[in-house]
Amino acid sequence: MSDDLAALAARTEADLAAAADLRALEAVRVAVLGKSGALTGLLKGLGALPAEERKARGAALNALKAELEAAIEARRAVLEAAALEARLAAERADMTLPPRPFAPGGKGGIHPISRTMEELTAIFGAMGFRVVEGPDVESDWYNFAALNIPDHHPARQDQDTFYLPGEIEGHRAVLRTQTSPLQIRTMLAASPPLRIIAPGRTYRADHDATHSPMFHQVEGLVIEQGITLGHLKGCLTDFLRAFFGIADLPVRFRSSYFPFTEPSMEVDIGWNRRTGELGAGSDWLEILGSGMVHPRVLANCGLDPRVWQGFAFGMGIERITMLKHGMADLRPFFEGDLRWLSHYAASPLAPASLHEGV
Ligand code: 2NL
Repeated sequence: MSDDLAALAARTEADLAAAADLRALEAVRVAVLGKSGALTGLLKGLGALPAEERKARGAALNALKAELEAAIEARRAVLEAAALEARLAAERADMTLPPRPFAPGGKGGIHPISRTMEELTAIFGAMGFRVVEGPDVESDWYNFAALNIPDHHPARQDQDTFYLPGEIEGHRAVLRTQTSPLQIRTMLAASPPLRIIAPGRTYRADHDATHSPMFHQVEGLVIEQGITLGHLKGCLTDFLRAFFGIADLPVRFRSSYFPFTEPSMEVDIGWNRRTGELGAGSDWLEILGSGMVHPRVLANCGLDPRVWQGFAFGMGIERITMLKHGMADLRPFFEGDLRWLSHYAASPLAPASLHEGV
């Protein structure tokens, strides 16, 4: 290699070593290989050389060009790796830091209805129940007929049910008045044994100080062979004691009537009517409805009542939430008043755990 090329090679190698970042590297590349770069200039000068010199000089220039290009790319790889390392170091996030605590009135929390649903899911989940969900707009076959609620039943009347225009699968469309249609759908789609809870929005044409046209319900259903009223009583007693966090909460089962269960039981818990304290005093408070699934409901869902038995229950989520937290009024659930929410909302970080000792 002639002296001028050796000098250019040495100078470029030194410049590359000194280039501290990708921008400096690009400047070195342009100075050598760019349109007016040193090596580009030499290549352009080839044409002016006598033919006998041109060949050797051209080969030497091209060899040097390839060598310098390789050196530039090698330096680029080193600098890119360093740039990535620097960025990773600058954007480092410590995953072991504790979360920021929930500030009441500040950053938002879990609505008490959602919180109760989480607690229901945790308690029944620990007993082997899974959650089912489904449409708010239902056919009146799923909402009424499958549940053994006859055509003339008062629950069907227009003043209680929001009927919608149109039909679903050849039946009148309604806003579901309870979450039982989810359980009918599950019995039709899955084979027993089944343990499900169906929480969700429900709708009734009823609006006053203690009723909202949209409210929330949870229903539960167990279908297995050999299920008895004893299983119903044990399951609901355990649930109520876990939900209210009172290990010796008095629970009473009282005979009642629903079209979809036989026998039917209303369930009361012990409380003090005067103070509102649960688990104390000598008064009884109705808290939920339940019963053994009616044989006609099982048959409507394709199950042979001589083989399969089950129990079911239903309760209002607003109601059990109000009782648990001593809330006096139903309406604030749906008003979005930040003062009420910041008082009653739960921390998103607190687990919806079962109460200790229950
Ligand atoms: C109440 C009472 C109840 C049911 C709901 C049910 C569902 C199917 C079959 C049989 Cl698929 N029963 N659900 C049973 C008894 C009571 O709800 O007071 N709800 C607020």
